[in-house]
Amino acid sequence: MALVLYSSKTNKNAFKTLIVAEYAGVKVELAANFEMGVTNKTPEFIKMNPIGKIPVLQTPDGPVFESNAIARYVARLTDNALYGSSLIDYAHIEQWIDFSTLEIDANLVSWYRPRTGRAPYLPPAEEAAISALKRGLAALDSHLASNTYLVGHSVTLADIILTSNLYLGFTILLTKSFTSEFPHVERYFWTLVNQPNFKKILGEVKQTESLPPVQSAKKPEPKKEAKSKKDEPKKEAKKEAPKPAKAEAEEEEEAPKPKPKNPLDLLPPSKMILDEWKRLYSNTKTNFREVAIKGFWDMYDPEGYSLWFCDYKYNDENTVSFVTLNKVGGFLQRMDLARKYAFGKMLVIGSGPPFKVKGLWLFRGQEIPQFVIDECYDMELYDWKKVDLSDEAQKERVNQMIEDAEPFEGEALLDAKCFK
Ligand SMILES: N[C@@H](CCC(=O)N[C@@H](CS)C(=O)NCC(=O)O)C(=O)O
Repeated sequence: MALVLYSSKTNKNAFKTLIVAEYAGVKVELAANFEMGVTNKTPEFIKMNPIGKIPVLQTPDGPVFESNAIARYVARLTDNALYGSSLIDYAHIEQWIDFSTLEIDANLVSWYRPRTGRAPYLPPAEEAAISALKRGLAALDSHLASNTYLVGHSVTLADIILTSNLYLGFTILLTKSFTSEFPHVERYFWTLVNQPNFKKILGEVKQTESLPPVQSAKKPEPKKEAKSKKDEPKKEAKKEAPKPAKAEAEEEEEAPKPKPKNPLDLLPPSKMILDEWKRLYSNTKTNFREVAIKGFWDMYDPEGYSLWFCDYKYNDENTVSFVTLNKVGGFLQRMDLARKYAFGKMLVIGSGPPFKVKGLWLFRGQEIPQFVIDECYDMELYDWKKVDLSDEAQKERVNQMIEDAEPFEGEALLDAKCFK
């Protein structure tokens, strides 16, 4: 009896088993006509997994659920290197499987589900998930700085499970600007997904260019009936609609509606290329005034872009330096959704508490983009004032903020953070 995996083709938890099967030379078939939200609600499925979640593997000795357990089972069906070659390898493989499940996947999923409308969205909970994820990734990065694989010198089960988990991250949440903080994790991920046995299952992997905007939690849908003869023709018709590529990586039943175009993409083209400015800013190491600041004003297009000063409303609460820095760091992280349309500098000012937080932002268009106001709750914690370009003093303030001039307005800088 062949092994049958009940799952949609594109579920990252099913990838674990499908990749293991390639390495182990085991034949695993996906259940024919599996339909998420329908098949896994049937009494037959609930008998295999009482919680009704996928994946489930049907074996000659009965079903197995929980994707790590399934992957372990398939890995042990043949003699192969997926569990290393010693007891200590085995222990380390199990160690990294738990690490990847609890420190990486759990935090990715806590970030992903509320963002995509699968759970209520709470900004402090998102911040906590991101910070726990970064802690996990930093630990991983330091291990991978001197190790090509998690354990030993070839792919093990731990690599397959970790890479399948990171796949959800890289394709949906982790932009290049996020992952560049973890260069060894990046090298590891791209090396693994390009191994032939991975590629066969994952295809060409593309890193997401932006964080999905927050969607409000879905209202529960009227219950879908388990497949009955009566509604089969309707389902056939539905199957023809191709799903958006990103939805294919997602964990649950429904593909999100195609994103409407951002209104900022519909503005008349601007002569200012934001990325060129960001490159000039990043690459200028000396003569900042003469090169970067001059270059900025040469490029600046006052019709296509606007400049804004922001001033934190509650500076008297900024009594602890690292808490203030984290607050600003969190703000910049949440602005990720505006990376294509914005550049920003945030200054944390003062040599002692309470610290002042002031910033400068360049936005596409003449207003602060509505989607930023709607989706980044920090916006309302600041007073915003459009820069008046006819006022030389304001232009000079812009220059000073871009170049982190110190002293700034007579005070030392605790830090200057750039959003680019
Ligand atoms: N820990 C489980 C997670 C299973 C899981 O969350 N499955 C999701 C899809 S990735 C599911 O079936 N969701 C449907 C539901 O919650 O009813 C595993 O690794 O297999």
